[in-house]
Amino acid sequence: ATSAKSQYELQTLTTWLLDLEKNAVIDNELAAVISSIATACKQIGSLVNRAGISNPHGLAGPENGAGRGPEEAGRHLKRGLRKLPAQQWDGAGSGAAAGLGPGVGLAACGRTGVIASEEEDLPVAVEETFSGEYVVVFDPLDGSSNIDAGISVGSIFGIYEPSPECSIEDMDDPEEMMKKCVLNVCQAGNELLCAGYTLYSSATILVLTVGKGVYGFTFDPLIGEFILSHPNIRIPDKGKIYSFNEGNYQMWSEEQKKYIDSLKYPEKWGGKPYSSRYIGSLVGDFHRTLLYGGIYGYPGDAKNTNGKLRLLYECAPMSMIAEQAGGKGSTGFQRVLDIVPEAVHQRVPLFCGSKWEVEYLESVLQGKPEP
Ligand code: P6P
Repeated sequence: ATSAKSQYELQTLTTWLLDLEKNAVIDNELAAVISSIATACKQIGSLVNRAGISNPHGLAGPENGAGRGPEEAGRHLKRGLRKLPAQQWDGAGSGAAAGLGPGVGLAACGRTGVIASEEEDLPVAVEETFSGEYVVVFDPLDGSSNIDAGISVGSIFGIYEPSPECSIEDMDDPEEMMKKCVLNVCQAGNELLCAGYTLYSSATILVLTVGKGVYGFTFDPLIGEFILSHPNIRIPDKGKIYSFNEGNYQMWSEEQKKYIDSLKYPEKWGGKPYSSRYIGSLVGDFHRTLLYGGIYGYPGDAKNTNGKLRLLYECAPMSMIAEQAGGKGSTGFQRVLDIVPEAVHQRVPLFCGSKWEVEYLESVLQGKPEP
């Protein structure tokens, strides 16, 4: 979707978005929302990298007495970062405590109308002065329990147009307004205009799609820009890695157990046993699956029939990315992007990654003949 660039021209997220606007793939309003998300992720990445430093620079402030230990500073940071996206950003409150300045939050870009965050019970309508068109769903710090151990964490986001019949313009009844906000965010993943994640790991990597393929940008702190590092990512049709929390094995269905066992003992197709990789952080596990192939799964089980992951801001954005890269995103019984959420924090089982592994899983779970 981007015009040919000379080999010497640095392609950044900014120039990539400008290209998309020039080619009328996206409009400048959507580009502004994506840029504001990228800015928030730059700040989150910078603070995550310093989470383990006791009384980290930038955490000093009214809410953070001096001398906090690394663990407490990390917890405080997580609280501050998780509240980030839904704030009317005036640089106060938990965001300031997390060392973030004014103008970082999504509200500040002036194009966002409603924000649904993993950390907010209900969607937040951006106040009139800042309010714009778009609906943003956001998991600001997925896998945050890993921060204290220095293991990769990530942010996941999706952007929708508001539902046609759900304008919140000139609404004054808070009850009515909230109902419309919920309707605005509860849209099927098929309606996503943009889906993406940012991985905070050995590098800060932003991966996103606007429906024309998947592109990855690596943050260069020297120039403060996301540089195009992974143009047009394609997931291998078949991989060699599965990524499940096998600690839940005994709670899985018999079919689910049969599937994992068949990857471990693949005599029947004369293959080699798969490798197991699982860091307990969806963005890290998904990013490795996207680049190397294979399957990531969080099944439903005897304790949680719908599994643990949230449809709106984990499963749907990751499924759009998987499909745009030539893979699949499934609950085992249906395509994730077809599901219309009934509640903001609804959970669904998620299996995503290479086509072969996901289709094989669907056939086993549905008791159909194997592909
Ligand atoms: P478990 C993190 O809490 C998360 O939401 C995902 O990032 C991750 O894939 C999953 O839960 C890990 O859950 O039950 O395996 O620890």
